[in-house]
Amino acid sequence: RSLNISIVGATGAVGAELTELLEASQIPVNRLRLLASRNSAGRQVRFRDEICFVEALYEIGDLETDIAFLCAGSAVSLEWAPRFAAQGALVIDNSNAFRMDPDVPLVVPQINPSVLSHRPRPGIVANPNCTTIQLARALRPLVTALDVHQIILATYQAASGVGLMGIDELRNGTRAALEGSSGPPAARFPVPLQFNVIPQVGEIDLEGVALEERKLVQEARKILAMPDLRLTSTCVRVPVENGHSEAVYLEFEKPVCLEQVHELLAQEEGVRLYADGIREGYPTPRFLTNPEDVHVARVRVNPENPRGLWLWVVADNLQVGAALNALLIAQLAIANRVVGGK
Ligand code: 11C
Repeated sequence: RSLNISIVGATGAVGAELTELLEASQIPVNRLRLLASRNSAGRQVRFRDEICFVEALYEIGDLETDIAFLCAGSAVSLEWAPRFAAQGALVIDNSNAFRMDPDVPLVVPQINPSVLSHRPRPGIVANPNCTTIQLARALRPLVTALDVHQIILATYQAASGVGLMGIDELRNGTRAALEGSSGPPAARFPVPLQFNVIPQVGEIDLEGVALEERKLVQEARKILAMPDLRLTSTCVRVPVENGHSEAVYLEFEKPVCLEQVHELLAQEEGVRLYADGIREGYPTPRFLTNPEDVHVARVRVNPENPRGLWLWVVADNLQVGAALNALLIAQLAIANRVVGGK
């Protein structure tokens, strides 16, 4: 049957991307509600030949909907996810609020679809962090087939990770710097991002670990169902508008065979392998094509250690890392009759 769908944070970077992907999808939509802050209320968005008016979340009375996508950050999710769920919605939450709750499935449909075979008790499904999704999708075929000892990575994360305001801040700051002025002070980033790199994504805790680095290890363990996975990272913000990159080093228990690695990655659905580095080159975030895929290149065995393997992993953080994964979760929930089954 046709579904009622609500998108909270509909005018943000992820919400807008999700609305477009939903429009192009086969999901039958009876009523789409686009919800946002008061500032965005009244905006018009075309959806499948109809005009939808953005409504202010805090002013709507009835929350009844089949699926509620929450894309407005942890504070909004903590308050609104239980309310939507209490009205019978399946909440697909894009924030960090519920990901590590043992009752909430953390889903990457290409990896762990079986965790969404029934309606979760709290009525909430969590969409992982963008950095984790692309990493887990590239790692899955390798860590499933081969014994991994440890994984070490550095991320190169785009401004869009903090939303449209992050992109604006990078653009305005770059323009100001080129014109010789210092521009407005950094607001979305700890220091100005233009012509810079920043070794901090999220708050740094008392052990010196940034929130993004904590999320990567905790979420990867949960999604891959590998509670003992040894994984450590340094997460870095770079002056790229969109598209996260990761330099990933895997150390296996035994010497690794490059042909086998190529075969495993080439067979993985949704992973685009650039096996021939000379002919095919490598993906870069600015010139990424096929934004629905995870791109893996520079695959090489460490000449100093036959158990070590390097990968370069790039993906569109707004699509693969957020909106597309959320949409695939919805499609999985529909296919499994977790929603819309009556
Ligand atoms: C960033 N990865 O690039 C973050 C954004 O937990 O969903 C995603 C935050 C999250 O800034």
